[in-house]
Parts: sequence; structure tokens; C-alpha cells
Amino acid sequence: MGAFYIPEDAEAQFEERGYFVVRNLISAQAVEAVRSELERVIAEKPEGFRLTTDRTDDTGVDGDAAVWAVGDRDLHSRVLWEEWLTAENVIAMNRRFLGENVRVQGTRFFTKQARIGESVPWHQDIWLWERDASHGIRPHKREHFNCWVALEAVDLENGCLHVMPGSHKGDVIEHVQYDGLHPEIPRELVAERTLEPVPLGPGDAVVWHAHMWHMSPPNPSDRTRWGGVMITFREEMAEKANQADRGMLIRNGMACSYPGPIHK
Ligand SMILES: O=C(O)CCC(=O)C(=O)O
Repeated sequence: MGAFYIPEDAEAQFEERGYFVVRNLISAQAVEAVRSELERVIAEKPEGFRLTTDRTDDTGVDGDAAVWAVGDRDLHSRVLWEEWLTAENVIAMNRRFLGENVRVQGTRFFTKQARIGESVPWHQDIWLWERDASHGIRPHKREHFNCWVALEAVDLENGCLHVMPGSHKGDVIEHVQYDGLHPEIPRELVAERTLEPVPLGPGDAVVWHAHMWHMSPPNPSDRTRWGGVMITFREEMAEKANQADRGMLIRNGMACSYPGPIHK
């Protein structure tokens, strides 16, 4: 694996384009540890994790093979805390962008399966989060830091993320439920806009603005496409955003030790 690298102008890219790419955010060893932990969670289904199997079509696949997302919003995994959320470069990056006191909103993995992995439709995370949240927190949500990390090579063949550069500067669009996995940006608005695939190597990451339009296409290849997002935010917005219960990741510039599950 190569060196950890954040573009010098990452802040400007985030502002202008709504995203930037980081190389080697987590090590090959951490990628392996996280993958093994996800395999364990899918096989053992311990309490507290959210495994998603909902689909729009019938593939005949069921059981563990049907799981395409694993959520650990309430920090039930010590392995994910130590190997993923508090990996050295993850902490360094969060300090650079968010400061010395940072909380984690949650983490979710997208274990897109080979051949049957469905597309995730165009959306803005802010809209999905806000649709069932209490009123009045939208402005603060702008400050969330969404970092999606590849757990293997992700590319055009196996359904890597696609983004629409600059789309975060527009409005939050009312999403519509068609036949996709969840509500999406009206399809007529997406047509004819410039989209960009974001291929990544294992351990690389893409960080995007919560208002940015993004999607991932199906995975018709024989390879899986695993990756996961960690969502963090500054401590001072926790109260305003009704998220003061979220786990403290960095306190006074230091990575926190594993706090245990938030809601047991
Ligand atoms: O991993 C994917 O395919 C989709 C991820 C995504 O859209 C998200 O985290 O908001």
C-alpha cells in the first residue's frame, strides 16, 4: 500500500466540487480486520447491528448472501472502533477538518454483492437523514463529514460510487420514491448532468458534503464491492442537532478509547 495522502487543496475541492479523495486512509491490515468483523457480524447477527436485505427484485438469494448493508450506528463493535473509526489517519483527518473535539454520528457498510448488487439511486444524504428527523436541525447538518472508505478495489465494473461535482451548492431537493431501494432525486433532474465515477483502491476514501448528489450503479461483475461510510461532526453542534448522545471520537485532540455500545 502507498502513503497516506490528502490533497493540499482538499478544503477548496470540498467547497467547490463537494468532495475530495484521500489515498490510503486505512491500512491493508485494518481493511482485513474490518472485513473479518463484518463477516462475523453477518454470520452471527449479534444484537445491535442493523443488517439490510431489502431489495426491489427477487434474486432467489436469501440468508447471509442477501445482506447488502451492515449498520453499527450505536457502536456495538470494539473492532470497528479500534481498526476503523480511530485508525491513526482517520483521527488525523478528522482533526484537520473538524478540530479537537469530534463525535461520530454512526457508521454503515455497503457490502454490495457480486452479480446481484443493486444500484443505490441518486440522493442527497441530508434529505434521507432529515425526512424523519425533528424540525429545525437542517443548517447544522451541513457540517457533517461523510467519509466512505473502500474495503477492496472499487471501480466501474463492480459499482463504485458516482458523484455530481458542484451539486452540493444547489437546494436540498424533495426526493421521490420510484422503484429503487429508497427515495431519490427526481430522475428528470439527473438526466444530462455531468457525473463522475470515483474508483478507489482498498483503504482509499472519498469525503463528500451532505448535500452532494451521489449514487452507485449495480454490480454485474463476479467481484464483491465492499466499503463503508463513517459520519462525524464537531462536538459543538451535537446539542443543536439533537445528537449529544453520539460517541465521542476525539477529545482535546486525542482519540478516545472504545466507549461501549451507546444504547444497550
Ligand atoms: O455504498 C454505496 O453504494 C452507497 C453509499 C451511499 O450512497 C451513502 O453512504 O450515502
